Amino acid sequence: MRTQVCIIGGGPSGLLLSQLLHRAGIDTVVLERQSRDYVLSRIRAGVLEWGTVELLREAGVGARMDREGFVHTGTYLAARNRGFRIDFNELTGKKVMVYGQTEVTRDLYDARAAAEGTVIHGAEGVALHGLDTSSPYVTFTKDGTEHRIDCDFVAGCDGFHGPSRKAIPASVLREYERVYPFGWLGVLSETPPVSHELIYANHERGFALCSMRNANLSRYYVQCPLTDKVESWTDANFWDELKRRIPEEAAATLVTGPSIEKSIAPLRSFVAEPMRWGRLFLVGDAAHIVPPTGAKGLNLAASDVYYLYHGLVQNYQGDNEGIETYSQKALARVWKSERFSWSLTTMMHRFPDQSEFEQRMQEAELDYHESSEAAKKVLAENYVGLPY
Ligand code: FAS
Ligand code: PHB
Repeated sequence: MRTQVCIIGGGPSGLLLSQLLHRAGIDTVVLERQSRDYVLSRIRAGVLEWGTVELLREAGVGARMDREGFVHTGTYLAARNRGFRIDFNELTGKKVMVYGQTEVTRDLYDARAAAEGTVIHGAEGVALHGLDTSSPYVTFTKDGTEHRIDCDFVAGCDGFHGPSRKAIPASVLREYERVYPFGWLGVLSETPPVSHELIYANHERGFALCSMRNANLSRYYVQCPLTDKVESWTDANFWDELKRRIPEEAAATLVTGPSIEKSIAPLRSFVAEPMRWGRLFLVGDAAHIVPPTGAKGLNLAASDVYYLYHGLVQNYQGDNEGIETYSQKALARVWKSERFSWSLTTMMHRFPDQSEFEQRMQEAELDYHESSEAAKKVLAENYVGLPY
């Protein structure tokens, strides 16, 4: 088999890149290890930067998002039983779209199928070859049969645990990491959201977040120790803990119900450099991870796709400037989003070994954000998304 761009990974990065390249007349094959249903069963991001919204529309997959998504012009931060609002629109003239990653991925799968795109599920043992030559290729097995795909370029959209990043020689690859000493216990419930906008709460018992997917589907999180097991958290315990951490006014109106999904996600900051080696380009979680506090993970994947899509189109028109500068451009934005995600995580969470002084610094940071338009503006411009 031959294609122009072989894409490893059928998550949001891989599917969005495939769809955009298809619309530019560039042929791709997507290799995904899991089934479509498995990929869609993962509950992940909920907030889209406006740059991501516009890119999805450019890919021709914005219609359902525009119909069913919620446009948010602000968010709430809360501490010591008091909340204050960050008005994105007033401070930056921008907004965000609340529309779950699951739905984004579903829309992308549907678009690829409608265009008769080649998305191969059940691709096992994907291996990358000849990346430092002008004729790279990828091998994999499906249903016990070995396959080979010859291509011009390989896009590693295979997430944190995929093979692409590992294909870059150890002598070339540099990795930077911060693992946080806590995780997020997330619950999805078929209940009306407690607030019309998100609530990020700092509490002495730990962080909590109130989010949503639609008018009757809510997403809630509480910070939990890394040693916790999801099965040790009953729904009742979860709701009680969430009520303790969010402002009383919100807790009083919180509608609880059975969890339809419950999981614990670890938190880490991670960046791999460079994001290109020879004919391989790393995209999304394959190259970087952020703690979900700043809602940047999926959105960083989108900006990587933006840079690579334009670089590849430019390349096939005879100008390789875009692919030559891909890694440098993508990493410049990645590191700024890593900074924001780290700083918001530091401000909003309780660290097990936090000193009294660090506790006071956290309280001062929150007070500063509540009382300073400048501080609110900095948070707002990062949250809605820095320019591409
Ligand atoms: P993905 O990991 O989504 O997709 C990679 C794909 O590659 C997967 O489908 C995988 O099956 C496939 N793959 C892996 N190895 C392969 C192989 N060897 N062969 C073929 N295919 C292979 N971000 C937010 O903004 N907000 C959140 O609240 C949030 N919550 C998260 C919770 C969890 C538990 C996790 C893990 C991530 C969360 N994220 C969140 C980040 C998340 O949304 C990612 O940023 C986003 O999925 C990135 O998309 P991809 O780069 O496509 O990677
Ligand atoms: C979510 O809705 O899952 C969500 C929203 C905002 C975040 C993290 C997760 O910062």
